[in-house]
Amino acid sequence: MSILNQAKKELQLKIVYYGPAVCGKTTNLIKVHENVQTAQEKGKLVSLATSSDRTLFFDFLPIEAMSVMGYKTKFQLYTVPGQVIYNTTRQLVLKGVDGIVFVADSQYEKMQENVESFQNMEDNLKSLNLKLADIPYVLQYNKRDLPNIAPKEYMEFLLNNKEVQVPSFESCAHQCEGVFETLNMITRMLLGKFLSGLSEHSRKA
Ligand SMILES: Nc1nc2c(ncn2[C@@H]2O[C@H](COP(=O)(O)OP(=O)(O)O)[C@@H](O)[C@H]2O)c(=O)[nH]1
Ligand SMILES: [Mg+2]
Repeated sequence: MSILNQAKKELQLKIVYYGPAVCGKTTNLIKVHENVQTAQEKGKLVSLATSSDRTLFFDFLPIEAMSVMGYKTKFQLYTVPGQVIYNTTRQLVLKGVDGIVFVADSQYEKMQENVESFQNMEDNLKSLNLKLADIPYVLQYNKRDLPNIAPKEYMEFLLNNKEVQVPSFESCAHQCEGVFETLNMITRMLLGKFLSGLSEHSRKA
């Protein structure tokens, strides 16, 4: 649910990084936070993590992007906790989502977890009366630096097999490779959707 403040000419969009435990969701936000240029572009990265380096609730990073047609756009990046038991938290974080980055772990032995997490995401969206097909999303195949990884084609077959294929990116998030390619794509898709909504609105008016 994008928040459009007409008075302030401000648009707020919520992007959720979803995926199984330890696939690299938090690392994506850390790298974005480290590499966004100026202080006013980036807010504070809030991480609610346990001592074992696992996200307990979520990570949150607000970033301010450029103005589009006079609207100042703000993106709110969230991650979910990947561990299976935290499903209620995942549902809460998904509330009001505008766009999703599904981060998959490229290691062969993680394929089942990837597929289960993707299914879990679709189920949780349904429980919020949302359909994945209506939400802009991209896929990120992370940890491409590791030796025991599945070919991209196989991951596409497992995760990018809907009627409409979505953009997908290979990444090494801890080296910041692929992190901004992924983020730029989802933000472009969201802004595109917003702008086409605006022009539809003005046609009707
Ligand atoms: N080898 C490798 N390790 C990564 C990569 N991205 C993240 N990691 C590591 O994977 C672990 C889990 O990452 P984290 O971002 O906490 O996963 P999350 O549970 O999805 O939030 C950390 O030790 C990261 O440094 C990557 O591309 N390659
Ligand atoms: Mg995390």
